[in-house]
Amino acid sequence: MSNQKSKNIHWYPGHMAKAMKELEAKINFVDVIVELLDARAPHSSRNPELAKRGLNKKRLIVLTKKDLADPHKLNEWIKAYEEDGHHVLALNLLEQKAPELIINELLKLGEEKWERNRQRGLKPQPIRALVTGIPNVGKSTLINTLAGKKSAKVANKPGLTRAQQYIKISSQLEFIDTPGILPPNYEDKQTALHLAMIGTIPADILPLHEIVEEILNHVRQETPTALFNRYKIEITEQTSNFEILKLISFARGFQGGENDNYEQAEKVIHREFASGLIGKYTLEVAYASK
Ligand SMILES: Nc1nc2c(ncn2[C@@H]2O[C@H](COP(=O)(O)OP(=O)(O)OP(=O)(O)O)[C@@H](O)[C@H]2O)c(=O)[nH]1
Ligand SMILES: [Mg+2]
Repeated sequence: MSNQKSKNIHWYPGHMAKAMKELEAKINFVDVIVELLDARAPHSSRNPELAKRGLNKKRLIVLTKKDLADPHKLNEWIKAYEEDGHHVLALNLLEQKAPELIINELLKLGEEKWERNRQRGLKPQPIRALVTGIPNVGKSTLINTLAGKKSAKVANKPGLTRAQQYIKISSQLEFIDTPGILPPNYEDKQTALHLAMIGTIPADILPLHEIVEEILNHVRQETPTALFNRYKIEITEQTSNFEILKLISFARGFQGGENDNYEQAEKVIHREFASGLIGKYTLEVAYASK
């Protein structure tokens, strides 16, 4: 499964350069870049290089995993990206209507191209789109639902440098059949931490203890009753995070005792936070960039 595969990716400078080169080649073939960001960490799941590249192309930002994100903070992000001049959608890609909403937005983006085609007396050309994003943001989910649902046939059209495969959605819209994979920005500690918290990059990139400490701090600050609701543990503002680990260990019947480092409880918190069982969170506050 794709999650598993991404565990083995390490972005050495060589990989990075290659990924960027492949991405640029793909960008050349399209009219629109569909940039997938995780709604729980829009800033950290954005590759800063892509923000700079393909600037002459239209961009549709899709904030994925809306079902796991904080709705209020997410709205602020939507506004910020719109202020930056992008088209924006926030979606749960697992919902049936998601591909349709993306298709509709892309057709709006196509109007300008078709107007140009008409002015030159050309038949309206299909608009072409490329799905991009860091690992685990939902690229395959989106491409598979688009392909499974609508595609007539995968078209093979020779391009300038090499053939590029397209998924034909309709006479108006085509997608490049493989996503542009972007490396996450591991070098920035805060970014790596946020991506690890939401389970988007392998947890072993940072000590589990650190990840869980951040999760607990965030959850306690944003939603003081969430830990009680999930684990039925009584805590106050004074309760330490270490104490919370002990309480959860006890509540779940884990080993406990002198030598317990509460790793089992940490794993539970990490897994349940990442899958939305503790609550809906967006770790970053919106700001306009470009
Ligand atoms: N809850 C929720 N889960 C989602 C959503 N979109 C995708 N997922 C899940 O997120 C996981 C990763 O999705 P993929 O489509 O494999 O992501 P990807 O971008 O192709 O990942 P790589 O192939 O590793 O680069 C899968 O388990 C999906 O089912 C969403 O909107 N909401
Ligand atoms: Mg994939």
